[in-house]
Amino acid sequence: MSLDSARLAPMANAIRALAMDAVQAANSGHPGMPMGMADVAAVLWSKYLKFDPAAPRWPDRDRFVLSAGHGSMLLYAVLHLAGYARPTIDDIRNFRQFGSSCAGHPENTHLAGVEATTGPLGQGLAMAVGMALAERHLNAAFGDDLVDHRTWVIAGDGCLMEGVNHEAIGLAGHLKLGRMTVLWDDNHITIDGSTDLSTSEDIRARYAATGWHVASCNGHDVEDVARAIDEALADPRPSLVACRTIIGKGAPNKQGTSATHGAALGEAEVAAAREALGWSYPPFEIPADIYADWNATGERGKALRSLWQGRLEASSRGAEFSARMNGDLPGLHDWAAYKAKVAAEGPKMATRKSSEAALSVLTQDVPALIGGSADLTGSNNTKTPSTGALTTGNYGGRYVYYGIREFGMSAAMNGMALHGGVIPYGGTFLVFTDYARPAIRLSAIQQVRVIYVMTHDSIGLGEDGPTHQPVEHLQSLRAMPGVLVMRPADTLETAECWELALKETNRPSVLALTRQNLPAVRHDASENLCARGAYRLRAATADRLVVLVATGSEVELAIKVAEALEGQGIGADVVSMPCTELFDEQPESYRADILADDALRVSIEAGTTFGWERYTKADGLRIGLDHFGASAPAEVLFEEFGFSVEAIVPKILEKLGK
Ligand SMILES: Cc1ncc(C[n+]2csc(CCOP(=O)(O)OP(=O)(O)O)c2C)c(N)n1
Ligand SMILES: [Mg+2]
Repeated sequence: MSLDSARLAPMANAIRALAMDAVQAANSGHPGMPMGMADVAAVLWSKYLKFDPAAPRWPDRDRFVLSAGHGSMLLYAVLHLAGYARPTIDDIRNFRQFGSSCAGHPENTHLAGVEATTGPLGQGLAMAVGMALAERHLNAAFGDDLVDHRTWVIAGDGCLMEGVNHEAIGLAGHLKLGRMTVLWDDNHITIDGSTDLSTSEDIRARYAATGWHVASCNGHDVEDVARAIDEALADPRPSLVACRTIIGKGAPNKQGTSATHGAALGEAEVAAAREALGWSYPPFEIPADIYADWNATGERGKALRSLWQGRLEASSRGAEFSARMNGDLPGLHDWAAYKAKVAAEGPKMATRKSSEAALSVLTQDVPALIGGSADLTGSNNTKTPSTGALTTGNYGGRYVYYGIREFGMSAAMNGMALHGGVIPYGGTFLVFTDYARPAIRLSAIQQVRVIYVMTHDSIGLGEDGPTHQPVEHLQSLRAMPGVLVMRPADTLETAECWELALKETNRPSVLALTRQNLPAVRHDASENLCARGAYRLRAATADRLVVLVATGSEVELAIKVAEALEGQGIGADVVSMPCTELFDEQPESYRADILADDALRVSIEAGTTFGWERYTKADGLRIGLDHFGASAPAEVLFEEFGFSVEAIVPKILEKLGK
């Protein structure tokens, strides 16, 4: 299809008008980016993007990610103009108001046409890498007939400047994700002013050095934009298309300046822009012929979807494919037997090894599981016999060597989960959740099933010392809404936590696992007790005066403390609390029963005590670590830092006044 410049100009101006009017109405938002990239968007939608507004979640659609999420009005305008059911023009009128689907930054949970929640710069592009990876993997698994689409990104200077950009493009370049195209809004402007203020980087050279193809164009010349995109499509590498643009293009007095970046243009400038653009229509009114031209951009995709639908119905694997894309789990054939065996044998094992054992079974039953690690495969125990390496020569593999890219890995996993058809899990040390944290937060906001396998979860890792020993990490992750933090105490609990993480379709999970061996603390697999978040592992024999609440490796210690107390006639319950979030969701009666009111509550966890008052109450006792660790063998550290029966029992006796 050749481009009709005469039609594209008013189509682009419709984006400009909606963007400046919506921002003006809200007196809040970012008109500059949508106005600057309006021409590029008009070309992309008209000629390239594969989509059907009637089926926004059609599995074989192209994925489009607005990494420069502050330019959300570009996406809202385009979705509306192209004929998606939402956003309506009223949604757009309510841009940035409470309850509007047109939130300040695009949110995947609000609109079917929004593939990813963006706004934290750099992460949209990094998630798109995961989408492109998922596409190649599913293509290898199901073939061209069912999976054959592209991933497009609009990114700004900010997205390219963020550190995560380096990790993301490194991964995409290495894995040769050639069906990914980044359209860079090369406007030389960020909030503080000219990019000259803060960067001298040769971005094209950096991308080229990372294995990317680079093209450039004038972002306001639609023929030139199409030429550059054609070049990108012809090249087998992932592509960066530098689109030289003018921020706020169309606002005659403010364009080209950071004044258009993040504030309403003002009544006078909006009027002047109408004049300059020859746009004579009132706010939120689009002429029918322009709607018609925009609506026509979906025709190609509509026809392609109908052909695809036919192939799906004809395919012997159609049902399997649809179930995969739905995120349905297949039957876990070997699972019950595995758990029964673990319960019977009670192995003494590090929970990272327990996780590997569980994964060996689950990855066999669940082909959607795609594993990986940020260069700690042998430590995280994330690889199983079912997960062969995913490489350029074998996209059908199920194990990604992410390299030392914790943030890039986590963002890519978000993109994979958003793409659908795969369930990503990936590992690093728990302490390095700090490197992945912004992506974990986006997992939670986006409500995606991503499973973080975080090993070496305390001073129990020993000699590597305080840089590697998490202290505040468990509590800081628990403080994040919408994330299940699970710290299992033995091999059975680890299996139960894996099962929960896998079945949790709308929430990410963090599994905190030990480096050191742990004994089995439970031998009954008849009910998944971790699902309760916390449960009574041992009931007091003598009159109950104490409830010990422990997680992970400290459950073993809590049992020994309880035995010592019982030896002195002091009854003590032991509560294992693998997941505080799930416990908080239990009915009041259950919680009251587990954390009895009439006893001294004592928490034991080898991490900060900050926050444990929630369960111990202010007058309880909190055994933890409110300082950094040290380099020494694990047993020495536990002893030195007071994680011993000898250190804990006297504290409890004192508190009881005995
Ligand atoms: C991680 C992160 N840091 C800071 C911000 C705040 N912020 C939003 S846009 C922006 C600058 C963007 O510059 P550019 O990407 O060039 O966008 P343009 O001004 O060209 O629209 C900043 C700093 C953010 N959204 N995310
Ligand atoms: Mg910019």
